[in-house]
Amino acid sequence: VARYDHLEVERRWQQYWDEHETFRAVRESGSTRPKRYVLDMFPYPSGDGLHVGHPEGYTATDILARYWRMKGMDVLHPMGWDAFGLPAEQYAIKTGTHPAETTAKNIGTFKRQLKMLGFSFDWSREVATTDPRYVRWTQWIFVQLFKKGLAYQDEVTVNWCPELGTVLANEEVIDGKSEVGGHPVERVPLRQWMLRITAYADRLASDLEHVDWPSGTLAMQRAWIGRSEGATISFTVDGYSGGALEVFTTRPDTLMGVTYVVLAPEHPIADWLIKTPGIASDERREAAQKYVAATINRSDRDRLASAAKEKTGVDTGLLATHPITGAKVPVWIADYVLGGYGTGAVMAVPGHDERDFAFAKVHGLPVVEVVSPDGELHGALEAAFTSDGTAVQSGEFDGLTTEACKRAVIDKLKSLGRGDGQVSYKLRDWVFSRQRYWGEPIPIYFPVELESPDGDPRKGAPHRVRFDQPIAVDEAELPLTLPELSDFRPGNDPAGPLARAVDWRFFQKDGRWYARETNTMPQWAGSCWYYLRFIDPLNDAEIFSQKAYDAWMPVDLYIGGAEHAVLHLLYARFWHKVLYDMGRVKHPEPFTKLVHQGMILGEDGEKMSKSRGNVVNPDDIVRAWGADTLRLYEMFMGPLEAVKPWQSGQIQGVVRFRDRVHAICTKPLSDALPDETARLLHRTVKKVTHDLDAMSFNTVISTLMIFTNHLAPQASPPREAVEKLILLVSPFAPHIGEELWRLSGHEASLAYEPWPTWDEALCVDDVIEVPVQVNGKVRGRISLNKDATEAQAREAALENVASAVAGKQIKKFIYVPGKIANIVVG
Ligand code: ANZ
Repeated sequence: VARYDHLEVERRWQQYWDEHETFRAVRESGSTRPKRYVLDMFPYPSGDGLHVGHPEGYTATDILARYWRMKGMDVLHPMGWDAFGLPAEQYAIKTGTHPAETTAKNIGTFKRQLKMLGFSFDWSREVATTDPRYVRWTQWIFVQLFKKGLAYQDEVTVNWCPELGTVLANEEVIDGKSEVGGHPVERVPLRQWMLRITAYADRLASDLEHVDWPSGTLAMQRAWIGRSEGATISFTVDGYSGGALEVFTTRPDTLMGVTYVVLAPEHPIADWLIKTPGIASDERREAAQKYVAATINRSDRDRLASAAKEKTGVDTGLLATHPITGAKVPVWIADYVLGGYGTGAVMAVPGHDERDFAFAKVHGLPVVEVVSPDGELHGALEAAFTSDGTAVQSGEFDGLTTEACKRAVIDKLKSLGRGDGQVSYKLRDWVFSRQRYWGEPIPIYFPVELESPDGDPRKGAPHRVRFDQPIAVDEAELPLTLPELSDFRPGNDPAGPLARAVDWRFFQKDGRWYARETNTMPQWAGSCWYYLRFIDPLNDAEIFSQKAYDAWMPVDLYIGGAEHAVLHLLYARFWHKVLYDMGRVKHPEPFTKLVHQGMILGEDGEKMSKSRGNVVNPDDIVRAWGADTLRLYEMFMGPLEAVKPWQSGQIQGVVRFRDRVHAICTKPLSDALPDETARLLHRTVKKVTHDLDAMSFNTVISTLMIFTNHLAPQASPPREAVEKLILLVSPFAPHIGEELWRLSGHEASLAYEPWPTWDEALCVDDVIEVPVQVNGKVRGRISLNKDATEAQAREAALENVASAVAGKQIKKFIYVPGKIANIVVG
């Protein structure tokens, strides 16, 4: 038998698919065929090329795309490049190579590798987020956000990384260092473009009910949005005329147990106290100032982490008045209260909040019990009681349950004009500016005021940019492309490298000078909406047509890494909802079903990384064993969503399976289909189909292995069994599938061959399991042919429970066929 030459066969079929555009997605208008939009998280084309984690998810979607085509569905299965980003820019800084050049080269490598793996993408729909034809519509969406007041500028304390020359999102900063590169990060105020994602907080949380996503991801999204129901309550601060001191609480029912209030270090009243002599003693004022200076620059993450241990704070000496009792309580400043959440101030109830309890113990503040589990008083509390209960020591509210008390307190506060019910979110608006080169320019410009009317700002004439008067670039003028630069360094100008491209930045219109925004968009921008461009990638008249939308959306299945569980998915959902409100999209959610592939670890069970030297390169595997083998192996490793180590030793098993399939299908075939083979064939088709529907890929392969073991010894296996085997294997191993299909006498590709069906009657099990009872107690189980005689059942049953009946007299044996075997002994 000729050795199976995977290199030659795989190359030939890849060429065939390319030439015949086998996988071009078409959908006739008004088609009643079911459709499937199968989406992968598109890769960032890094300089390292593909790693074995990419083919895992991509093989899973490819198997389903191929399976669904064979089931007669219209399938959209696209691929593209998330190509803006920091690494290309940093490489440019190091080597002077333009990021566009690096990006094009890396895309070339990735594309070669993906083609080498035989994925059935519709390459005619390929998009790159860096392509001006794509950037145009990313910028168009930004202009829509700007026009709706959802993009605005703000001075915000940001994480400024001088080394990277950019502002980083909170989640890109770990322990005061940049996640990429580990450079120091400072907190400084900077003018930034912000996206008002908080306007969508409620819908982003509640619409999660309508999607089929992993429960862990839903929980992470909900936690990130952080919806809390509670109340804002107004205290007054003696001597402060700047307004009430508002606190946000989720437990208004504990209002009668407040023993102090706490300001975050960045609270305006703290600032007022420090800056206004004579309010507090100099000593207190100095202590407050020192404390604020020491804590204000720490990130929320650091503060929360240390607040758990340290419980630091200062007593301001100020007194606040309780809105219901009129009692005076001390005002503290402490960094366990965050400036950016709720109102930046809390009413402290040490009896019923753990952080307040711990703080009160350290600083000697009183603890009062106002919620009781049983309605009784318990003297000095040893810990905060945080569960629901009955109000005690709460005056007019005594005896109310927690729920009722929350409502009663809010009603009372409302009637006094001192508070109201309130929903709070942890979600913050999205800092959307980056001070870097390799991103989409933000399509905004500002009027420039010159000191002398004929000065030229490009030549450094003194001028002022009116950042308070932003103007959107006319939609007809999009895309606004990046200027050519040769020096990509950020410098220490937070305005970013584009500020140095003065000929690009300044321009004249109707005799007036204007300055372009020099910030660019974050890498998240392009991936917020790429799934919408895939449905109509070449449209230059609009972002996508409604016809294309109706044909393909929403995405039926989205597969990608769990590392995108929060941000990418949240940002994309946000933009989708904005487009929804504009009437551009018709579904409130873009991704119906979401699955995360589990990470593939190195042979050593550790995360693959260059520094550990445990990285497996897909190129090597494909060269040695073929793309079909890599695909089969990655699907055979275990359930798709499980984390699993690479095991080179197991590749041989998969190679043997592939070679066995090849050997079976290249033998002389017979036209007869013996009964036994027919039964196994139908059962195999049924199980493979069910397992594919359940995305249980590893069990499909085991099922096919059992089937090939049955066929392998046959000198001339039945044609029907062989042809169906080829079709069943083909989504996993498409090259050998096509090759064997041709060798077994068919002409065209099998990509649209109907998926095999099964006859239910042939799938009924002929072996049944029956419990064996001895004197009414189940003592064992036996397997019987479903047509077994009573004598056969008796023999099997007695052997099965031999020890239970040993030395006893068999008085009676009853067999209820298919149900039970009953032995009565004396
Ligand atoms: C009084 C109280 C009594 C509270 C009680 C809890 C239990 P979530 O669920 O996270 O929304 N809080 C409010 N603003 C804060 C801030 N800026 N920094 C730190 N803590 C803050 O929690 C809301 C609760 O966290 C609020 O309810 C408040 O403490 C605190 F028995 O108010 B509570």
